[in-house]
Amino acid sequence: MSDFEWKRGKEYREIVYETFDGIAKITINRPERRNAFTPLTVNEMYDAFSEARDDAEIGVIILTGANHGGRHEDEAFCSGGDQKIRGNGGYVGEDNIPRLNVLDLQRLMRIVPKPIIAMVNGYAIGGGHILHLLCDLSLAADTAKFGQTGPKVGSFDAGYGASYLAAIVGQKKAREIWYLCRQYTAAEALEMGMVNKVVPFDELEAETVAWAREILQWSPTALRFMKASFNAATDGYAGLAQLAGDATLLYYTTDEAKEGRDAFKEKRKPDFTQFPKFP
Ligand code: S0N
Repeated sequence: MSDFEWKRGKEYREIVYETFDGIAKITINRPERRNAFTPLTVNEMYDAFSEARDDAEIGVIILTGANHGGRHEDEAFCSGGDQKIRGNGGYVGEDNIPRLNVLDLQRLMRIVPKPIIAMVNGYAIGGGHILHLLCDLSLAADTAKFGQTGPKVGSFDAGYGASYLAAIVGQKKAREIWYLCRQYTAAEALEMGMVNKVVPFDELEAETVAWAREILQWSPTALRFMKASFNAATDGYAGLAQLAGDATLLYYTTDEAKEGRDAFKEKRKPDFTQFPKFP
């Protein structure tokens, strides 16, 4: 039960997409499997993030998991890839094609030019832990638990799961997390810098919406550039390309860029002398 008037958007099978007051909320909806993801869940999340990206009314995106309504300690944000449909070359969906399409989703979350907040309502484990890490901000319920299980269950995410985790918590802690496969409390995650704030379970959504509303007051272009800048170093050339692409977008809005376009269309030589050459 939510205190906010979320409006159902596009209908999906394994996620829920809702919007309210400039905020989009994407909820992984497989509580019977602790919100483990299948190729369909991932495809649907990809589609929902694209919806939120294209919607000019949306300024902040929240990612969370559906509660099943039992003990708070048993709720899950996401428990990673669904191990029950794991084939020999990835996760096997209804089309029988094994996929690791969560990697495409991870990239999309990095390039969506709007802040994404993980509302970590419970277990964030394995690939689910990486999803929260890739969100710009993470707010956690006091009952949430965090960890990687790869070496225990015969898998690993050596991409963002290793390098970006290490960028956040440091090399020693990242290695501890992967080598020992322990679970960490929300308080420990806060201490490691993996989450921004921990609140009582029942206050999580109100706190997350409050953070989203605070962000929504500010310049969307400034936020877009800050996100791209934070990602530039950790994403290498792809990160630089994103930041550069954002600069191009801004340039397109200037009279200087329009002069080049208009001159081409009017079959004349462009006159750039009118534009200042700032120091
Ligand atoms: C989340 C945990 C700790 C919760 O424990 P709890 O509360 O005791 O509940 P359970 O009784 O264990 O679970 C309740 C029901 O939910 C099912 N379930 C839970 N998690 C999963 C899951 N991930 N897949 C399928 N089913 C799941 C349980 O089986 C149970 O149902 P019943 O009773 O009907 O059997 C605990 O559940 C737990 O530890 N879960 C597993 C966590 C895990 O190991 N996740 C997978 C880690 N790996 C990945 O996520 C791979 C990520 C990935 O896709 C990837 C990305 C990049 C590069 C490579 C990969 C790659 O695949 O390798």
